[in-house]
Amino acid sequence: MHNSDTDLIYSQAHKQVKNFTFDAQVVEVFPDMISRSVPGYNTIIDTIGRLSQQFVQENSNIYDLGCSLGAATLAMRKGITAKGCKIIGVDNSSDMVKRCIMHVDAFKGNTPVTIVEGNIQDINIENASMVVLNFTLQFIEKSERQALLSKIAQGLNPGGLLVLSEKITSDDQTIDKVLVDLHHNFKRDNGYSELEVAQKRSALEKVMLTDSLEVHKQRLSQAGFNHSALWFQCFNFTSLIAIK
Ligand code: GEK
Repeated sequence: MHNSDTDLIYSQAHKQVKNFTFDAQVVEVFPDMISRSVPGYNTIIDTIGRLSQQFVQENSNIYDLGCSLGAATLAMRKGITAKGCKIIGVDNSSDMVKRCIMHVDAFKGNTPVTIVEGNIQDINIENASMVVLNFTLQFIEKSERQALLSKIAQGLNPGGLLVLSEKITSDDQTIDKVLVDLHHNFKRDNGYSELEVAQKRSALEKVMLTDSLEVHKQRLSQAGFNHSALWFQCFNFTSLIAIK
């Protein structure tokens, strides 16, 4: 049995699989899609909330870049205890932004939230104590990733935190295959068929380009983060923290 929130986008054969976009059809099923596709998604969202309690400084800004429906924003709004803060969520999909605003408004919280439609590469980051890139950097052109991370590092206050979650590739092809197979099995166990796994893979092929963990750590260091560490990994899905 399926209800209207179930992701069935790739359940029928498509004549030609188009590049994946975050359009109205995806917005409709997004919570189901992300929780059945990203191992550890709920753990990562919960941990972002916990980290916000620890890292958010009084009278500072918090950014959720590529906020989708605002899951990380809501977790931080619940976690933040510091006074005088503001959360800014940014996404360049107008369908996501419309739904995100409704979603965020449905919950109460003490920290004000503004959801902005825009490219995260164009917005100013200033007086920040926490920035979240939860599975968003992988949709930015590889050649432009360093500039974005450097801008984030510059906009963070000393002691400020970046959470960077990404699907990764391993340079060791034997290991890469093991992790990719484990992920595909995870999707099958969550009810996706072979056809759905294959068509989604081909839809993401050109729009979601993954890097290795080493490349991510190298970029963070070049951006000016003094400390970085992998705090979560399940198969080829990871989350890093970086502190300025
Ligand atoms: C979550 N963080 O639930 N500027 C702004 N937004 C962008 C850009 C860009 N250049 N490129 C992509 N996006 C969320 C999940 S989803 C990850 C993040 C996924 C947006 C895009 O519209 C989408 O909403 C989000 O980044 C990526 O914690 O679905 O795999």
